[in-house]
Parts: sequence; structure tokens; C-alpha cells
Amino acid sequence: MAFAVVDGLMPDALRQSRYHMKRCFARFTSMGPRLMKHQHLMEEMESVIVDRADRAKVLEVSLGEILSSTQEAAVVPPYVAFAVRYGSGCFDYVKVNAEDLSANNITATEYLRLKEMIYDENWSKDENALELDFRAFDFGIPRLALTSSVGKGISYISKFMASKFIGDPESAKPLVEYLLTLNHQGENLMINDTLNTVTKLRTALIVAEVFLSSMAKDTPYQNFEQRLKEFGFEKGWGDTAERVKETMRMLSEILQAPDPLNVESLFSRLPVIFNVVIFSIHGYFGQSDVLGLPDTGGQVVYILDQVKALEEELLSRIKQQGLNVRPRILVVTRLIPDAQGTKCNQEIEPIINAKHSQIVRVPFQTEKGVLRQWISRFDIYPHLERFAQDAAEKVLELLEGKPDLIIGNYTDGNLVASLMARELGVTLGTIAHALEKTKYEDSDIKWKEFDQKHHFSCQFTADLIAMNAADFVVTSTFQEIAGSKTRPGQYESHTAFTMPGLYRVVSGIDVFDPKFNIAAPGADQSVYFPFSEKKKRFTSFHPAIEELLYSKDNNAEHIGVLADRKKPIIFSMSRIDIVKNITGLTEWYGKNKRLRDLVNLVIVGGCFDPSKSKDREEMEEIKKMHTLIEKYQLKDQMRWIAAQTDRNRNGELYRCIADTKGAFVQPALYEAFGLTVIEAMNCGLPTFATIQGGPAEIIVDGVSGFHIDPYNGDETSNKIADFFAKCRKQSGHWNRTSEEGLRRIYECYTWNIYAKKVLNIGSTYGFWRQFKKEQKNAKLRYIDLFYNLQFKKMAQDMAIKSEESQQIPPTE
Ligand code: UDP
Ligand code: LCN
Repeated sequence: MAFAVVDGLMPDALRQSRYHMKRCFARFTSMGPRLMKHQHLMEEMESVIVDRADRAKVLEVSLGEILSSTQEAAVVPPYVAFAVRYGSGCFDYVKVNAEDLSANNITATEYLRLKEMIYDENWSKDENALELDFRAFDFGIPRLALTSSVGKGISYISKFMASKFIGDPESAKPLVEYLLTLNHQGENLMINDTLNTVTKLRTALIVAEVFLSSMAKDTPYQNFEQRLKEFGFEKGWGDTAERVKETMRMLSEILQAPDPLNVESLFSRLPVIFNVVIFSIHGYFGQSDVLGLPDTGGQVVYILDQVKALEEELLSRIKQQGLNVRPRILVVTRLIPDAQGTKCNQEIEPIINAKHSQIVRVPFQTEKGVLRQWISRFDIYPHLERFAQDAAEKVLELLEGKPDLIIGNYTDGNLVASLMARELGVTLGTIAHALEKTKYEDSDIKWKEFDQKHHFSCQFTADLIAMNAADFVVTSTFQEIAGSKTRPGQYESHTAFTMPGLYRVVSGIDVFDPKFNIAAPGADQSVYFPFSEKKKRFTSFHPAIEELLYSKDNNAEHIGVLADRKKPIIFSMSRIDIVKNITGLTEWYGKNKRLRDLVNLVIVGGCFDPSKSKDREEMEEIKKMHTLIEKYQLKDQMRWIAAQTDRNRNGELYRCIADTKGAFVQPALYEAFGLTVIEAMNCGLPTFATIQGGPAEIIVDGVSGFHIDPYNGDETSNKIADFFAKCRKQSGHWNRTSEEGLRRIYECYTWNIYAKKVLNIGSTYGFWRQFKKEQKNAKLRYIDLFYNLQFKKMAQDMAIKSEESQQIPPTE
């Protein structure tokens, strides 16, 4: 606890600044009950204590410490309760009485109840209100202590397991028991029943190693398979004498004196994963002509690339394990009969450039039959339970058995994955891409305002269920888990929150839980490669790209003209929704004369006719774009191109922008990761990307690209203008930035790095869930209860309401 407010007082503050403090608190409470954010508190404090020196004195003491780390404060006169975030995932709650300045540390429950008083007094007083505490089931689960370890769960649990295997020879028994369970379609792998104790296994390993030492390193496994079987060893150790010996040595060392690195390496070699099921339910999930459609963005790109990388890595591992097994990866999504020209009405579609992976589409069944049309991701919840059942049947049929690993994507996919993993007893990984909770301010406390449109009650409930049920959570960045100094992470925002009238969460997730692992995605390098690789360039697209960028006419695909084509281009491409902030970029450009003189602006995304859009937010943004183009007279300096769905052509488009010595700009108000950022960097395009979210980690500011602040348009547009002004003066500046961007990508952001990590994680946590079986089962029983009593009912209510609203014609 960082702010121990001993026995009701802030003594230093009282002594030194009582007068100013009292005035401050009087101001905070003067407007009655309200929720105040950090910025708001600071502004009011500054307006009360006008003199700088006085202010400094007040800020030097406890109040200053509290205010500077406060995320929000619940004001319920005479009390002001502060939610103080003194570090990522670390919160304290302090309640101050504005009248006598007495102060106390309070619990999360007390804080949340005060907050509820502002919005729903009756409910906050309800002693029987549902309160959730997921951490209560984490007994015996180690917790990380250092912020720097957050997101590196696999290293930590390897250390923890290593420490558990030390000492008494039988302490490694769970590992032996686990090895005994490994099989492929009923055929034992690694060891058989004759090696069912640590002692027997240890001895057999020593004998086998001596035996293997006499062989040529490259002797194929088949040549000595029979002999190893006599010792009690089955397939799976390796494909050659050398590989088998290495794997055996790793295990021997673990049994003798375990060290975490050996534990990690051993798990990366165990033949555990052959069949994987990946859920991505909403949107149009397809391989062509789907990007740019509502709800269909980076998640689809991510999964298709992920599948290819995982399949490649699985094939290489299986070969090295000396096995002859065909891995399978099924991407399960919804079948949309009214597919709007896409292949989303096909039940099975092989994944291009993969050998053993398919998209499997399962329709949403309703009482009236199959749901034919696309529905927004926000409206999907009533269909998920039935979908999970139908999908499980289909998967079992196609795989002729259970998968070894189930991975969910986004809220809907994660919920269904958790239901299926629970049903089949399979290891579960979840991926969020973006949790909606942090995207909309106060979406929890004000959930009722959002519910009709966004159904956050269902969404946050589903998120809580999935993240708690998951054996591991894969994130693309640290920020996604635990945020930055000023902004809580997406997962972190589920630590403690309340939805008055529904439930209060005093411990939703702990960012220090070792289940969190960062594995950043890459970009397909056969599509996104540097502009300088001239021979590889997709030159056949050049005439079309020339037309797209520079033709003089306005049509259904583009509007606006680049009158001066000698200027470099600043380019952005995304779905047109509020958070992507393409309108923000257009406005910054429109306002900054210097930037307009230096460069042209090209935007790819959305469509031009708001009435053609099915997405509520997109419609608004489209209208706003037109207004801005008009307001700032951008018609001859800006080209707006409708969403582009051909990724090969898009790859070449990034490179053509690089040919103009331009830049990519990602202006989002918040971006979970930002695939376009790494696509652009892979193409050698200098990149400016939002400081809010993942891009802040991808780019090292001023080295491999630039950070921009989406909330400070003037600063941002000047930063971009400065770059281009400098490029004019220093010929090498543009190239240096481009090269540094590429260096950063090759070091940290490739699909091969990703696939290796995720498979290691899958294998290690497969054991971990067995190792911590009791806690896992207890938590799952709690989750069952929450699902059955809460989620199911909310989803049913939502179905009834949507049915009713379809029957009553809209009044507008
Ligand atoms: N994209 C596209 N055409 C468009 C807009 C976007 O092909 O008109 C692609 C883009 O290249 C990237 C993905 O969609 O691969 C968007 O991913 P990102 O992570 O940037 O954002 P998301 O849409 O997932 O929030
Ligand atoms: C969703 C997002 O919003 C992006 O930030 C990610 O890059 C994309 O998914 C892929 O994970």
C-alpha cells in the first residue's frame, strides 16, 4: 500500500497547508455528488490555489502525491474518495472528509460503493448486491511482484515450477504423471507405464543416454526406436540420436537439479500440440474482399497470418520430435448466408498458403432458423451459447477428437472458446485485440447509457468470464495489460469496477497474474517488404495505384485530387471509426498551413456515402470527413480513397507512398496494437503513430519512427511538418528513419518469433493447469455460476429486447 494514511489524518498536510487544503476540498464537494477525473481535479485545485508557491507547498505533501496519481475521485459530500494508481495495476483507495480533513485508506468495495452512490444510491446501499472477487480463488497461485515482469508469465512459471521440482526426488512426480498422459490419438508418446516414478525415469534416462552416445549424431530415430521402447521410452523425443539425447539430457537435468531455462526448453520440445482451434466469430471472416467491412479489420489479418505461422512452426516441431503427424488448425467463425459477395457463406474454406488449416463456418441458429445477415459485434451475445454447442460438434467431427489447444479472439470468440474448453477440458488461451471497456469513458459506471447500443453489460461480463477462465492470455504489448504511467491497461481496467444495478467487481483480474504473456504479431513479409527491394515489387499494380492516387476525377473509389504531385504523401489507412481518428488527422492537416505546403494527404478507409454504411459510428465519421474537406478546402491536396481489400495491392501502395518519400500516420485516440504501423514499417515507410496504446511500444520515438499525441493536434501536425522540413534539408534523414524502422521490425515483430512463443506458452500452460488443478477447478466452478446466473440471463434479455424492437417499427 503506497499511501498509508495513518489513523485518519494526513498530518503533514494538515500542519503545512490546512487552509489551502480545506478550500480545495470545499471546492471539490461544492457541486454535490460527482465523479471527477485526474485532469478535472488538477484544474479545480489550480483555480482554488492561484498562487504558484502555495500550490507547490500543497503538492509537496500527501495531497500532491495523491492527486498526481489519482485516476478518478468519487465525490459524495462530505467525502472525497480517491482511486490512486501508484503504479501499473497497483491501486489504493483513500477517503478524505472535506470538513475536518480526516483521511482513511478504504477497500475497493468501499470505494466502489461511494462511486455507485453518485449514480444509483439505492443499489449502492443494497447489502445483497452481487459482488465478484475472482482473486479469492488464486490461493497458491504465485503472483509476480515486479512491474517489469508483467507479461512474461511463461518465464516466471518456469522458475516457479523449477523451484517446486527441487528437493525430495518425488517432488517432480507431477511432471512424470504429465508425461505419462501424452499421446496422439491413443498412442503413447515420450514414456510408457514402465517409467511411472521419478526414480525409474531418472535411471532409464541415464541408461538411454549412454546407449545413444555410441551412435552417430544423425542416426534416424527409427533405427533405435525399438531399443528405446525396451527402456520404456516412446516416440516424441526427437528425430535423430542427437536430438533425442539433448531432450533426454534436459529432462535428466530437471530431475537432478531443475533450472528454469531447462524447464522452458523442455516444454518447447514436448509433443503436446497437434490440433488447434481458433475462434473469431463476428464480422465477415474471410480471405478476400472482407477487409474494410464493418467489424472486420486487423483481427482477420492477424488470425490468417497467425495460422500460417503456427502451422509452419508446428510442422517443423513435429518433424524434430520424430513424429509423422499431420497438424490441423481450424479457424471457427460464423457462417453468414447473406454474404454480400464474400465467401462467408461457405462452410469450409482451405486457408491459402497453408497445408492443413481451414476456415470452418457455423451458422447462428435461432428459433426461426439460420440467421442470414451480418450483425454487429455488439449485438452478437444471444447467439453465442448455441454457437458454442454447434461449433463443438463440428470441431469434434472434423478433428475426429478433441483439439489440444483452443484460442479465442475478441470478446465473442473468447467466451465461446472458454465454453468449449470447459466442456472438453482443453487448454485455453485468449486474445483480446481490443477490449472495449477502455475505449469508452465510464462505460462501466454509466453502462445503462451505453447498453441499448453497445450491450456492454454482456460484453464486460463475457470478458470477465473468458479472461478468468483462460489458462493463458496472449497480448501484443505490455500496455494492453498494464497500461502506461498515465493510462491504465485494457486488462488493468478490469481490476476493480462497478456496474450499478448489475454487479460490483472488487477483483476482476490481476495484471500480476502469470497467465499474461506478450507475443507481438508481425506482418506477412511476402506482402509487406521494403520499397527498396526493387526486384520483388508488385509492379503490375502500378497503373492501378497511379490511377488511385493521381487521376483527376472523383468517382466511387476516390474523391479529392492531388494537384501538386511532386509533394511527398502522408498516408493513413484504417476502418473509419471514431477511435481510429482519421477525421482528427484530416483536421490537423487542414489546420496546418506549413504541413499542407510540404505534403499531400492520402486516406484509405470507409466509403463516401454514409447511408451505405451499416455501422453507426462509421456513418457519423463519414459525414464528419465531408464536412472537414469542405471546411478546410482540401479538395486539391487530399485524396480520400474508399476501403481497399486487396492486401497485395495495399502492400504495394505503402511502397509507392515510400517512393514519394512520404510517411505513414496512425492517429488513433487509442490503438490496441496497430497492424498498419508494422505493415508500413515493413515497407520502409517512416511512421508516425499514436502514443496511446500499442504503437508507443512498437516505435522508439525519434529512432525507429515517431510518437504522436492524438489529443494534441497542433503539436502533432508540427512534428510531422518538422520531419519533412528536415528531410528537405538533410538528404539522409528520411532513409535513416526508414532503415531504423526496419531494424526494429526484424528484431521484435515477426510472425516466426510470435509462433515460437505461442506454442511454447501453449505447451507450458498445458502442464501448469494440471499442476494447479485444484485452484483451477475452484475458479471454474465460480465462473460456471457467474455464467449461468448472470450472463445467460443478460443474453436472453437482450434477445427478447431485440425481438421486440424488430416488431415495433422505428418512430424516427
Ligand atoms: N485494412 C485494409 N483495408 C482498409 C483498411 C484496413 O486492408 O481499407 C487492413 C490493414 O492493412 C490492416 C488491418 O486492415 O492489416 C487493420 O488492422 P489494424 O490493427 O491497423 O486495425 P483494426 O482494424 O484491427 O482495429
Ligand atoms: C484490433 C485492433 O484494434 C488493432 O489494434 C490490432 O492491431 C488488431 O486487432 C490485431 O490484433
